[in-house]
Amino acid sequence: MSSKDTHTREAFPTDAPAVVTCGLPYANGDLHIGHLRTYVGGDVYSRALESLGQETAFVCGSDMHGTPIAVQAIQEDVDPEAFALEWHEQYGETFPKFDVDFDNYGHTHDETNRELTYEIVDRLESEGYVYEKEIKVAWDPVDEQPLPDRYVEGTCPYCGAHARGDECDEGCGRHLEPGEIEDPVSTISGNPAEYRDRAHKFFRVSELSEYLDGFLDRLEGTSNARNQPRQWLEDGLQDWCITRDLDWGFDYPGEDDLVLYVWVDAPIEYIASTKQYTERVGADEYDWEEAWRDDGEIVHVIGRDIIQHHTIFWPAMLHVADFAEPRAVMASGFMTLDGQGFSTSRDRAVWAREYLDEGFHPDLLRYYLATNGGFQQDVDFSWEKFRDRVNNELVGTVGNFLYRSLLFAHRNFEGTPEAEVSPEVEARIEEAIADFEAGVNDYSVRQVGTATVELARFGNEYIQREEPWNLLGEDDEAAAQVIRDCVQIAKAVAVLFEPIAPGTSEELWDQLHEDGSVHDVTTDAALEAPPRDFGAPEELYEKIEDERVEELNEKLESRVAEAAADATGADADADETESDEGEGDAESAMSDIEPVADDRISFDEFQDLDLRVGEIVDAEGIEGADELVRLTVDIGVEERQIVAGLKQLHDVESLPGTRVVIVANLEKAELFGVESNGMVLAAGEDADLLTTHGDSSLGTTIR
Ligand code: B3M
Ligand code: ZN
Repeated sequence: MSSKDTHTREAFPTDAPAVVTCGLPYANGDLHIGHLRTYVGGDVYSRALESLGQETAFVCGSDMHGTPIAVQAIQEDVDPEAFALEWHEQYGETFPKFDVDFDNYGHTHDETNRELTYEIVDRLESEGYVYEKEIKVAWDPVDEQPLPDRYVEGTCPYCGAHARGDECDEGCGRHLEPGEIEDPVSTISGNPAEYRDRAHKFFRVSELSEYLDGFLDRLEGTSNARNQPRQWLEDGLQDWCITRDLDWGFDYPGEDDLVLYVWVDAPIEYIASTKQYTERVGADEYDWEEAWRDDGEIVHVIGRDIIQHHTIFWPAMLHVADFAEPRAVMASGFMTLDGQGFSTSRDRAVWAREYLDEGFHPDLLRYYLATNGGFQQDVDFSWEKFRDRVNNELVGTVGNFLYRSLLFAHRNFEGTPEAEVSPEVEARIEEAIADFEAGVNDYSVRQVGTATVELARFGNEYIQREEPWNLLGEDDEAAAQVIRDCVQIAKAVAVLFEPIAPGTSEELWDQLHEDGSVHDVTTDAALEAPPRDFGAPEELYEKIEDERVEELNEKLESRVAEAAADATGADADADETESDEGEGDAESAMSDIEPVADDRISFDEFQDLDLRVGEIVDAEGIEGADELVRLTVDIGVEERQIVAGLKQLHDVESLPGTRVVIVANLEKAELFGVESNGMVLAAGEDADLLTTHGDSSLGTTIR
């Protein structure tokens, strides 16, 4: 998806300072790799801007306020501030481990944000954009307590889906105003709620429709971030309630019993965090006021569930308070894990810390998250897919090219041969730089990554075509030319891959005996001559073995099963509210249904599958494996031994006699030392077995 046709501003790099922000994570729970998608995306994007020579601040912070924090603190019986600060500290440690390198990582409950928030709210007031109105507020009549936002759940008045508090996250995705949710129930006590009249403050967003219409015309980024708000604008904007009956948050000025709605002070942290960065490095180095008060290049990287806040409410506030308007919003799709939503409460996630503890290099995940799909597409993670992308692209293409060519250079030329880069290779590197730059200007982090992988692919083809090993001794000059070209390509890979893979690019930079850090150079360095001498290269990427993938899948499965066992009899309400994840999390909106694949296959490809009717004739658990069962399946022409993950989901003894559908021509595999010769088809997490409903005989082909 190109957004070229929608460019309204001068292409990057420009002379104005840029700010890249990532949606603020609610400080209320562990981060998993689904959360990391937007943070990695933002980090790649800000590094890529810097590689183009754009002055850039990359900022974020923890979201400390609102009911997502308050509700959870109540459930854990702790003070919300202490609770949120603890998570905040953990996030501050976790992001750098993935080389998500914010120039400043603040939080919404600090002084800088408080001051800026009051400045902006005062401005909304003094410009006449705030009024007071009586509204219906959900109330728990038994506990005598107001139920703002996530203290209440019920039915969305727009689409009828189950909705929590201020958002319809399982249905139409709309922001819900207080009083809108139907059939309200308290998420704390479970009591049916009633609506009571309370006076609240409203921001006249409806009066800004015309401004927002123009703003959306100018807005760059992913197309979803323009199209959705267009629709809302056409439906007519409502004013926005900016206060809540809550103890936790910033008090509304002059009102003791109201706090500001979390979505007012949260985005203001983008400004506060930039300001703190300036306070640290000095305005000569980076001037937050130039960026936010004049005309900076503001790019927001978010999950698609918070588009409305970033394209309607936020620009409306900025406009009235006389700040710069965002240049672009990049809204990512959701992430699923093995085709289903991540679930914190069900422990169905690959946790950020767990990934690192498994010993995987952060660059591998960064590459996967940044390039596995377009930014606005939903992306599925599985250990199998992860293995394939790492083995095929990072090991097979990039790593292989680098290692073979640099080893050859080291052994035969002790480094870079004396020669000029050939016109062909120079042109190919220029093309990669142009692709990279176009990726940045099209807000495509994927293209930023593929530009380099394609260059490495060319490098492999080039060395294969020129066969320098056959030239040595025959035509040394020609061999030197080829290798000189390859070393230049390797250097270009280091430079252009830095945004995606900062750690391994730096290692490559060192291998080439380059001075300084690859983080500090611009794309021009890709064509500058490498140092003359360098040592023996080391392989940058390591292959992931199949056994590893099986192990990781087993771990995940048994953890999910354990969590399910633990949850039996546990408080289901508590479980529900725990899923306040934010940031592109798939858990809510994507809860059970995997997105339909974009890529179509041909009928011929489908025909390659040999699907057969079979009958389970024998089933027994495999010792040592929590999930696995050894099945004997009769498919008419023969009996097949198939290993399937059914142990905890089915009564193994009752499986014989079940008619099933199997993939008969799947490659054989070995699971826990047992050969599996085919696959039994089953639906979903419960492994609902596919069967037939007539009396087709065993072995019948399925088309
Ligand atoms: N804290 C998390 C979310 O709803 C929320 C983002 C704030 S961004 C200013 O995704
Ligand atoms: Zn809805």
